[in-house]
Amino acid sequence: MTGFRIRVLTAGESHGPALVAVVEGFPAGVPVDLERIQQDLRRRQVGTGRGARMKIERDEVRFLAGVRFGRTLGSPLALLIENRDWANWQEVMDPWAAEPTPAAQKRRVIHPRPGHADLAGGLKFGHTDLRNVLERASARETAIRTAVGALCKGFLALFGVDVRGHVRRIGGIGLPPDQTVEWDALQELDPMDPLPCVDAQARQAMIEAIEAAQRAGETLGGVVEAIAVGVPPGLGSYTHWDRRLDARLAAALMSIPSVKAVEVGDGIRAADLSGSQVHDEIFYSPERGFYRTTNRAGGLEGGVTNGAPLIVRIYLKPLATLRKRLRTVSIETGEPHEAAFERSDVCAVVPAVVIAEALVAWVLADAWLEKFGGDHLDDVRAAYEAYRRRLGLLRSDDRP
Ligand code: EPS
Repeated sequence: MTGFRIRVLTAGESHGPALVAVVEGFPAGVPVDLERIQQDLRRRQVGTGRGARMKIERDEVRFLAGVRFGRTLGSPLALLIENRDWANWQEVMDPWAAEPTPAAQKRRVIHPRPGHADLAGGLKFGHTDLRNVLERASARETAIRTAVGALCKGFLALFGVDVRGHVRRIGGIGLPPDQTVEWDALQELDPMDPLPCVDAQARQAMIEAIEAAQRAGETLGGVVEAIAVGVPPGLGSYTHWDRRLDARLAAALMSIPSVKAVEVGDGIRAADLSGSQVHDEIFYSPERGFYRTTNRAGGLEGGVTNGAPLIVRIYLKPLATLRKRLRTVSIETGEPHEAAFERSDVCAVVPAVVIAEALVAWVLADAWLEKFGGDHLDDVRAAYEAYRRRLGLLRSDDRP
């Protein structure tokens, strides 16, 4: 992911030795809260609907570069998460054998799954074993980006910015689309909850839906919401298309495997309403400055944060690996065949909560550094304080 200030590259196959990330552009002097990062990695593993793989993995990040005495150096950070399952896949994933090992032959994938990258990826790269596609297309990659996002969360927390997510719907069950969820309600959720939802009844119904899908050999998608508070007005910019923060959020969130749509604020419902039902009217008082009594825009106007909580939703399709096989064809013969199946999750909506938080945090940290710059944390703090003073002046002297 190329931000304006924080570039992130990742590598790693799902059943290879490890996942790695290089994070470039972080300022020096930022304390790294390792335990906070490990906790987010654990959160990504616990969701209802996860498969057997998560019992094998104990995702823990190691920093190989860029940190000294608990603080960033300003040089690139290198992060690594080992795949414990690698031990069971060494022969299948052997990097150096002269030809595919018998184990690799056995695990060849030639029946592409509808909805997966299998076929398109195989055609694109000329792979005759679609394992070469699925190993990298796998959502396993999100583990390392969760670690990067947690690092960004730690940075944002220094400025009072916090990001939390929750599950709104799974398989068509859950909160009604027009139900607003307040930040305080999110605070009460247990971060390790296997299905973090603010409504106990909806939560139970969603758990049962996942269990029923599992029994039926089916998979389920759903809707996740992430909210960021403490975000000042002025992150992102209307001045150029690629600086718009809504575009940057959408691109980042859309990169989560299974996500097929991203919504900012009430975006989807707003398309059916008239202007006066949608826009958040502006008020002013000397005590509060500019304020709104609604936040249908989700904290973004013109691609710029407006000081209200940032609200985004992601819509995930059901996973493409089903025990109830879909129709496909062999890439070798073109003959009809059942789609490939191997161990997988039934529902990946819960892990998407912490992944969405991570990507929102990365986008916000990137926009933060774009605006408040600085090579050292102290420079960033100074720029932020200066900006706050300016906004304070705006409120008292230039009020409408
Ligand atoms: C995935 C399939 C499953 C998931 C995996 C994503 O892995 P496996 O094929 O090893 O059982 O568990 O997700 C993770 C490993 C993870 O860490 O999220 C896929 O095909 O995308």
